[in-house]
Amino acid sequence: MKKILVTGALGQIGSELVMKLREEYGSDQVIASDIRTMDGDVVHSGPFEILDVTDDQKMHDIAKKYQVDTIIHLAALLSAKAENNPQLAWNLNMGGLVNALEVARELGTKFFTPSSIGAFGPTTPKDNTPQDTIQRPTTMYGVNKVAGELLCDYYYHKFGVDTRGVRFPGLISYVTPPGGGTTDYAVEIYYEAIKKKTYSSYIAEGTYMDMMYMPDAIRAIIQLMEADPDRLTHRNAFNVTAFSAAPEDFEKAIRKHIPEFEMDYDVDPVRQSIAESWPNSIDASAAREEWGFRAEFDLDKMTEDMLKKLDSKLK
Ligand code: AKB
Repeated sequence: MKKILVTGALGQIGSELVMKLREEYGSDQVIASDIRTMDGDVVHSGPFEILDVTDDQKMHDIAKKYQVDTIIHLAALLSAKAENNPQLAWNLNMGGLVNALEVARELGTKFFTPSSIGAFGPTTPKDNTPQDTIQRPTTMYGVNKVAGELLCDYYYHKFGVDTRGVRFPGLISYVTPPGGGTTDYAVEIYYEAIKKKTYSSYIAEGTYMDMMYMPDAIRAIIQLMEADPDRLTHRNAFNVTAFSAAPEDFEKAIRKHIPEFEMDYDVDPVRQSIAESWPNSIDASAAREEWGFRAEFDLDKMTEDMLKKLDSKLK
């Protein structure tokens, strides 16, 4: 990767990824783009373009103007938002993806887009979910993610576009909050633990999902994009995880630092049913074997860092 275009750069992954890429590849080498600007946001520290990913011509023009060799396509609606507005989700998630893949094909760039544990469904094996398995999701987000994985593989086989992707679990970060996901509780809980010492979880006790701290997620993207293509049997998309946890596991981990922290439950039926259709834990051995990925943060290590960073941020 030498010159990289990132779409959805103001989102949860984008804002941290852009900064890391600029550190590693140089500020001018990373073109951040989003549908809006955000005054004072760190992504404005280098090249920035307004881009609605459903505008294929504009995406092409920007990629050409900067002569990018890599597109990292992040702009998308998350699971809960997509469920509330499935038509918009289809248009944005699929329309944006096919536009970005077309630009990659026309300009011969490398390509990354994230899939998700949402690409699995109720008939997928729930525990230690294999890399290659049944994918019949029951959410619009999941349908988008499976179709996206297939489309990226199609562009690789049919047109030789170097497409790569991972199935991200719930991502946890103290920098930019997620918006409209099912796993967002795992971020909110830390903010509320610091601000109010209480949290009401919209996900029920005993509901396990895979999770990952953002520094590991950013490392996964860069490591996969730099991986030797000859070692990749899979491409779209690799299971990656750091740990599997339920709300009460976060509660226990937070209590080690804030003993007075209390949690109760006010379950949201929409997000709960999405969570129940996803795996409890996934098998990430293909990522380990094909490009050497291993997460560095478990729940306790992440909790210590999150609370420390959030505490100074919220002061
Ligand atoms: C969501 O909850 O929608 C995302 C995801 C797991 O893809 N965080």
